[in-house]
Amino acid sequence: MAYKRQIDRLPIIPADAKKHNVTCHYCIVGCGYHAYTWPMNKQGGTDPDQNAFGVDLSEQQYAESEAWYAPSMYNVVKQDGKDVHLVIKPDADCVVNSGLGSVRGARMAENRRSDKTGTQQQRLEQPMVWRYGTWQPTSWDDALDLVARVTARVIDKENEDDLFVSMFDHGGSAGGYENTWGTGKLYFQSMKVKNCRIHNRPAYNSEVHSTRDMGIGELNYAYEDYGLTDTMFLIGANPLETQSNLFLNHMVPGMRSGARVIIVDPRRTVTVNACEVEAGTDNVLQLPIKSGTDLALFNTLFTYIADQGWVDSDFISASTFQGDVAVEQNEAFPAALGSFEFARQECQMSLAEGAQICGVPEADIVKAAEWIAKPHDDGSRRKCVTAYEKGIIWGNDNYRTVGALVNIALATGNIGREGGGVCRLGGHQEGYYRPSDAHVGRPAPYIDQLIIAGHGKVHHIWANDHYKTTLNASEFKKVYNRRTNMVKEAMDARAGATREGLVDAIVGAIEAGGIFSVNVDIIQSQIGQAAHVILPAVESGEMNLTSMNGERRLRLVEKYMDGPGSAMPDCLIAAGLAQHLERILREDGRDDYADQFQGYDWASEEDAFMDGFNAGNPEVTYERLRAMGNDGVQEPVVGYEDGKLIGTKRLYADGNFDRHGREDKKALFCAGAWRGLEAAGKASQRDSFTFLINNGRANINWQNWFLDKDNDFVSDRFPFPFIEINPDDMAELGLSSGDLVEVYNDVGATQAMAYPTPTARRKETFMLFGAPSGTQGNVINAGVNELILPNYKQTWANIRKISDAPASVRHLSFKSKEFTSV
Ligand SMILES: Nc1nc2c(c(=O)[nH]1)N[C@H]1C(S)=C(S)[C@@H](COP(=O)(O)OP(=O)(O)OC[C@H]3O[C@@H](n4cnc5c(=O)[nH]c(N)nc54)[C@H](O)[C@@H]3O)O[C@H]1N2
Ligand SMILES: Nc1nc2c(c(=O)[nH]1)N[C@H]1C(S)=C(S)[C@@H](COP(=O)(O)OP(=O)(O)OC[C@H]3O[C@@H](n4cnc5c(=O)[nH]c(N)nc54)[C@H](O)[C@@H]3O)O[C@H]1N2
Ligand code: SF4
Ligand SMILES: [Mo]
Repeated sequence: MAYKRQIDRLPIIPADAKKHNVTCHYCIVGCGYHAYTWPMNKQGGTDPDQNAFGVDLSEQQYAESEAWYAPSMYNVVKQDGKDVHLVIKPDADCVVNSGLGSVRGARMAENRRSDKTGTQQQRLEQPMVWRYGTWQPTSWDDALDLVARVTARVIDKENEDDLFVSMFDHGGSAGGYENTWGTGKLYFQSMKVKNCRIHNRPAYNSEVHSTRDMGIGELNYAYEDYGLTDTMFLIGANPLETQSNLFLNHMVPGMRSGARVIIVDPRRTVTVNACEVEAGTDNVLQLPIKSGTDLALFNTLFTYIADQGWVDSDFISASTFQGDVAVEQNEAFPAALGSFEFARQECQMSLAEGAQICGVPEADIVKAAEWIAKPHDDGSRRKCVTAYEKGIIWGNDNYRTVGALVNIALATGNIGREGGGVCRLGGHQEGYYRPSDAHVGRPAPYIDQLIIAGHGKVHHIWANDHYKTTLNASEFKKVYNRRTNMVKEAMDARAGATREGLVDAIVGAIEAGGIFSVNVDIIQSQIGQAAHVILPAVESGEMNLTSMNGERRLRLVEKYMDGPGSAMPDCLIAAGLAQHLERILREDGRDDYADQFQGYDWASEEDAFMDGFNAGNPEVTYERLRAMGNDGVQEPVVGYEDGKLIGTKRLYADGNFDRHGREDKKALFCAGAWRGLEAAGKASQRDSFTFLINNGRANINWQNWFLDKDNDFVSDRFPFPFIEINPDDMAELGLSSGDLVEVYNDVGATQAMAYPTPTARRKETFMLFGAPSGTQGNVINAGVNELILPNYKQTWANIRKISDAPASVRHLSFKSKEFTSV
């Protein structure tokens, strides 16, 4: 039988419960919630003055009542050292979600560590050091001293290239302005670390270089634009599952007031299905292109729209570059940038050619062009919101593809205007505030390949698990296990040694080819198995944390509970590390260098916020953000009046484009022609293996399952990652529902559970990414674009049966995930 929460009754929230502002820390949407806490020995009552809702709970509540919460929204946690009841429920007054939760956010409470209810016991409580052949708990001073001593041995003033760093660059779930600043100050100000990478890609770079180079920051609209538009153009995105309440609370109302939807995705997603239900099939157009052919589609649309004269000539002449080439193509620019006419010439593609490459009918491309750009009968311009995410960001030829899409929005004047925008839908929330990263260079170093080639002596990892989420993961794990084991063996051989003796042993192993690994996480992760020192962090809610959502809405999550054990905010861990480095460098007589590690005397995360974000944005303080509540303020903040922070609804409303830093503030077009599957090894993999292993996300799972794996509700639903396969392919492979399969190719192998999917095209599968029980990244090759953007989505492999459905799978439903209206 499927998992069921065995809860008989829940306490009523008393009228005097403490109420905290909370922004869900999972996805980019950043829905508003409130956390209520109150002492264990108290309960509210049914009388209106006895409960937090102020209503008579002895009466039957109406269907849409706010006066309830689900078992998943409840837990018992510690606050100031005492047990308290905790309820985290959606905020009906927040403009982002209007009271909606999601299958992820509405489980925030049950995913808290609790000693009373037993949830998330996997959370790390204290630092651990590899000692006596395993990890032993220890004190912060002991752990940080070891990290600082080993690190100090491999770095020197002006020479920090042997320190490799993997670090989050986002907000919400890990990160936030406090923590990106803490880590950023350490690695980019005290040091100038060049060999670093971000949590989701193997280099320190942008996901969307081209739109920025064209002058257009990627989060430029307001969510309300979905309600003001004629057409939503969604590319490589599955927002019902991945930005759920943006879809439900903004896109759906847009459809209900008449907007049409175009979706470019090789696979029929549940988003396509839901749009059809909401808008009617006549108003939804899916272009199921061949994997990786988006650039050809966009260039065809651009050509056709320009040929029809459906462009916004006034906007083009007033706000875009006039001339020919503004930026030449070279090593740092995978396409030339310049004027509309120049790009039009370079991107030229006929309907016939586009249709042939993308595998969709010409008539559908024409229809899409009409829905995007054909003026209304009265001659007025059509409004179109363009939104894209990982289907093209992690897709073929990232630079040119994103650039070609932005071309269409630029040509039709759909940026900085109501009902327009050309935006990333986003992943995590954003929370980036760091000193300049210019020293990293462009193209940035390909960190994974450097590690595989034996480079890097010390590796600091902040909130990511490459074992589950990087590309070429089989090779990465093989080499990383070997190199970290060399250090573990050296440490074991010197058990009982003095600190100096131990550090000598570690450095000896490093010089012989080993790597010393420090992992800052909230749980024991998979890459954490290879670590020598593990440092426990707290999450959002266990600290005060600021971040902004997909329409740049900045909020403060107020701390509502204690972190586990001695776990600390990442910014304070970074500060501790800086202080230990300063001390050790001074002991070594390296005073000059030690001086660079000053300025970390922060007592709280708020101090880190003031040192970083506030220094650049003096209007913004915790107190003012607290007063702005769950609606917060849209960045950039431009003032403070009458007790309110003043924000910016849309970027570029004045027609000036500045993301590229050009003084003329003119946007550039991208002149990137179609050039096939661009990343190394992709075309030959496609030609050598039978199945496309498209991959990505599912509604219920958050990222690499770091909390999900210890959550009964989720692990019961998907004990293994699913792989959606057409039933006819399953029959050929001798598979039944839930059977375990091996997915294998020239770079590695992994496993998944077969999910029959009649809408899947033959030989085109979709596998859930990032799972601990079957990592899709094992079969992705090392191919990246010129600027080291990974190409996760274009992967091909063969499939064979491993076994019949294992015991943990047999009770599962393999019904269609589509909704059918009744
Ligand atoms: N439920 C849930 N939500 C999440 C997350 C999560 O883990 N779980 N993670 C968050 C994060 S960090 C991110 S980055 C976002 C990602 O959000 P999305 O980008 O929406 O998610 P994905 O599933 O990675 O990919 C989206 C779609 O790209 C399609 N695709 C694959 N290949 C191609 C192609 O060649 N062309 C086109 N046009 N499309 C293609 C896939 O079929 C898939 O439906 O989600 C965020 N939201
Ligand atoms: N095949 C394939 N691979 C992909 C993708 C894909 O679509 N397909 N998508 C890519 C994308 S968009 C992303 S975002 C990445 C995700 O890749 P990762 O960033 O590796 O995955 P997450 O699950 O976000 O990792 C979060 C880690 O941080 C820890 N953590 C959580 N909160 C905190 C905190 O507050 N502090 C600290 N120190 N640690 C914390 C968690 O326990 C977990 O180990 O995967 C990428 N890889
Ligand atoms: S849609 Fe995103 S932000 Fe909103 S509740 Fe769900 S996971 Fe959280
Ligand atoms: Mo992401």
